[in-house]
Formats: sequence, C-alpha cells, structure tokens
Amino acid sequence: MKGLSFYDQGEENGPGTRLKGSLDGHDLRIAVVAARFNFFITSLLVEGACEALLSHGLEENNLVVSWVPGAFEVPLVALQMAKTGKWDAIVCLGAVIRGETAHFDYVSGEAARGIADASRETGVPLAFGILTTYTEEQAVERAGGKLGNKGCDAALAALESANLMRILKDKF
Ligand code: INI
Repeated sequence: MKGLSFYDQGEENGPGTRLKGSLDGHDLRIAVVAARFNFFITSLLVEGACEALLSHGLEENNLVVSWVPGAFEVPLVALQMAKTGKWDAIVCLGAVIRGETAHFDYVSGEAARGIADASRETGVPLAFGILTTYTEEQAVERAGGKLGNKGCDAALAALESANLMRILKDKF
C-alpha cells in the first residue's frame, strides 16, 4: 500500500497493563457501509477496506458490504446493522467533497455525528472512513494515491477495535 498510515507508528511500552486489540480477523464478522456518491472514490475505499480485511484473515462469508446513496445515509444503515448484534465492527466509507454551497458541511457533519452516536449507542465499533476533502485531488490522494487508502485504514481500525472490545468483555 502506498503512503504512510497511522498503523506504521511504533508500539508504546511501560508500566501497568497495556491493552491493544490485534488485527486478526479470523474470528470476526465485519460489515462495510459505503456511500455511492463520488463512486469513483468510494469504490476504491471499499476495495482497500475489503483487501485489508481479507488479508488479515476475515473470512469472505463473514464480510458484507451495504451500499447507500450518500454519506448522509451511512449512519442509519450502520446503526441498523449494529443493533442486530451480529457484527463485531462496521467500517463506514464515503467521500464528501466540498462544492460551492454549505451542503458539504451538513452532509459531513451529520455523517460524522451519526456514526459516532451509533457506535456509542450500540457499543459496536464503527470506523470512520468518510473522506471530507476540499478538492477531488485530495480525495484521490487518500483513496489509494500517495497518502494511502483511508478505506484500508478504517478497516484496520475496525479490526483492532473489535478485538480490543473482545478483550474488555472477556477480561474486565
Ligand atoms: N454525499 C456524499 O457522500 N458526498 C458528497 O460530496 C455529497 N455532496 O456533496 O452533496 C453527498 N450528498 C448526498 C447526500 O449524502 C445524500 O445522499 C442526499 O442529500 C440525500 O439524502
């Protein structure tokens, strides 16, 4: 994968119990909810996310991708899926690119707020892989371009968070 990811950052050690979820997807069920708006970008985010999930051991029959019209619709569908209790984590993907009106702010703000609310309400990790960029070029750079693939990063965040939640439920 091109570009640096926050997953390239080093481990931190020190006193006390240090908890970190692994990136092992073997025993997990993960859903992806993706916005079709700006499909030329979001299709690449979905591709990056699926590649990351499958290459970390997620079984294909434990992966479901749901498409929705735009980023604004992502939280509702993610919430519905999270409520079923059948998914260990949900990867939310979209691309909101600033136009000439305030629409960008409403769509990106509601997507972010809705995803965070749904995650806290259900206790299911919802990874935020919605690009919010000022230009198409910035989006391309983050969808498999020189700044990596944020779909892949969101998938890794979902794996790590799902496994950490398991540790927390099992041990504490
Ligand atoms: N949806 C996006 O996912 N990205 C955008 O950039 C975008 N813009 O700019 O309008 C967008 N709008 C559609 C929105 O998400 C809803 O689908 C629509 O408003 C219907 O509810």
